[in-house]
Amino acid sequence: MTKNIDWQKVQEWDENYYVHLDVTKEEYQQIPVERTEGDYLVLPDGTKLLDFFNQLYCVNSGQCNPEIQDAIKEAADRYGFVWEAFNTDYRAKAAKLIIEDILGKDSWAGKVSFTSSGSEAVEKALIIAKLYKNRPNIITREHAYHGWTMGAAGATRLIGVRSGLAKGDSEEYRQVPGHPMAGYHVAPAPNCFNCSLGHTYPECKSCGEQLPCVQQTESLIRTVGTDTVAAMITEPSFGAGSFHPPKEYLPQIRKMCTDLDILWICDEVLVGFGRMGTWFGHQQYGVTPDIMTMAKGLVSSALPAGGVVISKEIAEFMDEWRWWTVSTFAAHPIAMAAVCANLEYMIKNDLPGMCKESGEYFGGKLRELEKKHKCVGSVTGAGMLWVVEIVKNKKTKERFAPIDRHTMYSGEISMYPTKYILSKTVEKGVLVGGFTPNTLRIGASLNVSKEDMDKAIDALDYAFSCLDEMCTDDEQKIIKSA
Ligand code: 6DF
Repeated sequence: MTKNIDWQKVQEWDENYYVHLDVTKEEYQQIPVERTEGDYLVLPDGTKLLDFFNQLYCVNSGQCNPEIQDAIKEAADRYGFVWEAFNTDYRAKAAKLIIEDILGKDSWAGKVSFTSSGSEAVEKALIIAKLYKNRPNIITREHAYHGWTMGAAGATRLIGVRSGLAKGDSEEYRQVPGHPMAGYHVAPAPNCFNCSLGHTYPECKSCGEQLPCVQQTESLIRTVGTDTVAAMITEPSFGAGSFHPPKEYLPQIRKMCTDLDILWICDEVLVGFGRMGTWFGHQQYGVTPDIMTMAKGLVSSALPAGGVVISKEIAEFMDEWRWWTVSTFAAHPIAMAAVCANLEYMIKNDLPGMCKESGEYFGGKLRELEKKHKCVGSVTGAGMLWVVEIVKNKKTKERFAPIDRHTMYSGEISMYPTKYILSKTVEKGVLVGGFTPNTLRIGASLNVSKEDMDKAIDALDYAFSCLDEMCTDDEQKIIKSA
């Protein structure tokens, strides 16, 4: 138990001195967490909340994993701090575990460079790609999320979560001036539930060798000028944007990048390290990237850590140059100790395999809810990363919030289905929600118990029953979301 904490004082200091996110001062409601354990947040009054956000889909090995915590304590006995110019056993071992033990059999990975976050991993990946190809342009996609720092934010096109300001009592909002910076070009998103090209999957496969969204992407790259494009960056599954591409998409993107001689950066910050039942999301499709970013599950968020993996070819290129880049805390020895302990725990317990099994169980339960509830439009996912599309009308796919993924989160948003559903599941002691208005993004730790999965399903069943009351059945024409 923690020592006596004056939570009154904590609340006062927090309200007076901390800049809060995504709510105005009037809207702010503090959620004090006294400690965490497994898949639970424990509040000062002893309330335990089952976290099916897994914070930001990032505590893969569970909160306060004893093996990781012990490793941190042991490292803290040896280190304060050394910066990247100095090697430590922890950093070398972390790199070896990634390149040899985890990625060895895929035989593409060359070397690792660590960072302190996923945004910085994306920044580093973009810079390496531009240096390697000596070209300025990057291809990204609608609804992508790649981070908040300037370069990563250029690739982030989920417009409402790109550091903008929004009013609660009006539709007023403000984007960061100069965001996104030049040099980024936006390809269509492979979002089959709501295709921005107006197609329907799988019928769209008859449009040609490539899916229409891939055709449009290739056309965009040729229009920009293939010899000016360094790389295309993709998430294997859209994390914050909340949808999974069709199985043909990534293999076609891989082939297109190879054919057009541009690099493919696969952003595995959220999906990486077992989240979908394989070590990495791209492995679900039997393809390998040129550069891969990582964070979150790399260290199970026990301490800040991220990084990039570069191919053997790019590693050989980098070895021929003096590369001056520095970030003070990159490869922090104690964070590296946590990375090593987390990866060894995941390897020893086959956490990706455990997650695949849990996903089969949990996905089956979600699909039962899809059949039962009028408000559930579709269920897709794998492992511990699921998407539930919420609709007002199952036949027409009408949305409760037509603005959908183009929201700036300004004005009245309490009736966004994801917010409403969270307000209902919390009544059952469960946190379930999403980061777009109409789409739940669900996932617990990869070692979540069956009992906790059942508890989350029961809470969702209750929330969907409440929302079903507000659904309609009329057969009006298909209404497109924004
Ligand atoms: N790349 C991807 N996700 C990411 C993230 C980053 C890079 C954010 C926190 C998220 C996820 C789900 C819902 C809402 O945060 P960071 O700088 O360590 O990593 C940036 C594919 O998903 C972060 C937000």
